[in-house]
Amino acid sequence: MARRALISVSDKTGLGPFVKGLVDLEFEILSTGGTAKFLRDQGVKVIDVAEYTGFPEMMDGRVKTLHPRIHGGILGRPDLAEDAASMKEHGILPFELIVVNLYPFEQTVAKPNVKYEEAVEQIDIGGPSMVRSAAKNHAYVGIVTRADQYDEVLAALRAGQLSLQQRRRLMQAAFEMTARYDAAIAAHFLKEVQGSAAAAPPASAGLPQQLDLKFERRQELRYGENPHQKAAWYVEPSFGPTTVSAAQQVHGKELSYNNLLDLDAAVSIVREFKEPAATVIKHNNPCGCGIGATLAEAFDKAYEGDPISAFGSIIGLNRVVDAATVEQLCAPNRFIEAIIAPGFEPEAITALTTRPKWKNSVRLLELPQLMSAQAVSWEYRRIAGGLLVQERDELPEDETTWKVVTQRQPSEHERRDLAFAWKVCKHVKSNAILLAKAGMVVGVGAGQMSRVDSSWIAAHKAGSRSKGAVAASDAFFPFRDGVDQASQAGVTALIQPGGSVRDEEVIAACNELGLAMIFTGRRHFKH
Ligand code: 93A
Repeated sequence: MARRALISVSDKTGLGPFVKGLVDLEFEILSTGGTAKFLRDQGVKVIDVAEYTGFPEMMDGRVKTLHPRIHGGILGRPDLAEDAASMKEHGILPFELIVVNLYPFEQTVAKPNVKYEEAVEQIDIGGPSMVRSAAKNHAYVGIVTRADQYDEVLAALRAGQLSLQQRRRLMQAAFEMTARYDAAIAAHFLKEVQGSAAAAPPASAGLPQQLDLKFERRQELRYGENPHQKAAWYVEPSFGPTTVSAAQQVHGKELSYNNLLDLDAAVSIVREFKEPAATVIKHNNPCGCGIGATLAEAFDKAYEGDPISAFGSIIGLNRVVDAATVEQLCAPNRFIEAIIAPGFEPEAITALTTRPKWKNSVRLLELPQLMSAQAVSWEYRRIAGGLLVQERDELPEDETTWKVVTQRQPSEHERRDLAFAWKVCKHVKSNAILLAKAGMVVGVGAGQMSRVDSSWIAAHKAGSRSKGAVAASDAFFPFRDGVDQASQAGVTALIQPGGSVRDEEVIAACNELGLAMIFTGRRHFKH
């Protein structure tokens, strides 16, 4: 019996070589309009779905594959007498493989000022129908919904056929995809029907006596922070376009619980900067951050801040990823788990996803509106038996209120580094001490119970680079010991909120040591 695959995809990434592989295995290929044209341009012989169904694609493509000869061919069980008889009677041919990805609804609605009608037209009907039919009939059919599955599927077909185990895994991934797709549609139109203000009370509206929170399940996660913890990802119906919930994963393995936490941290940091910026996140803390004239330079500074810790990290970038940045990302001995950026140039995706060892694993996420303005939102954290709610620490900093409290004024370059260090330090777990030099984080002391230990760790991490660096502290120095230690390491200027009963002692220490110090008047504890 002829082997037959139906291919209908909006995202044609990796499609050519995959389908050519199928043709080599003597698969007959059926495709919808755009996909058929794409494949013919690549020299692949394709049968139009319209020729097979006897119906043209109609209504601007709204009706292409919604036909019993398609769905009968996907849902039919050829070894069941009744199904086989129906197939014979109606000229229905069985499919072994269905390859579908959907109209890019999420990317479309992530664009600013998208029209209502444009969003509606991006609701894919025929695609999810085929995906669901094929997933249901996985005992007979393989359902392929992501380009990163092509290699594995082709390898299995070359060796014979997809195993039942593989078809079950593909089925599960397919339902994850359609569930997420429908959740995105529902979330978008909830905003439309309620108005975004009603759906997401701004922080300024105050907190109600009772909270009626609604979160929709986006996807089940393999596990939580550890493999023995069950977990799932829920999203607010009104999530903003600048949030990780609005990001589109364009490549790579499934996201994990810890990935999501780190991606959230990465986005929060790079949003702080107008200039090209990059950060490297490990265990929810930045181990590197850099700004530069180009994204490539910023990333190189971020990674080199602590290359040992950076191995296997999550990267945040605030510009579209170009070829020069990819060269830095793929430099020898660098290994990255996930990258989130406003976008990737097509060549950047190809280069990243064909790098040996990385190709299936590296997770690439596009967040087109990463740099758009946003209102301060609420942060919810569970404690046993309760829920704590606060504004996220997102209020923009007003540098005009900062005070130089020492005899010595910071030099211009020190002031630039202090402002840079302060923005990053805010995102480090308390007690946080962060050393920076020339737009690059060179040492981070995070999450210590004593500030002086954080200072020691930051200086130790920076090594010889602490000479001429500046230091930021997320809260006041309670004693002069932290200042003494910074000075010994070669730090020349400090930034901190101030507000200790011993501020005078700390300022006197700075004057004695010739350091410049700024008080910002705002603390950034992060528990
Ligand atoms: O408009 S639809 O909902 N109606 C359909 O019958 C249909 N069949 C496939 N969209 C439909 N598709 C989608 O078209 C697929 O999910 C895929 O994303 C896209 C591929 O179209 P083309 O091959 O013309 O580029």
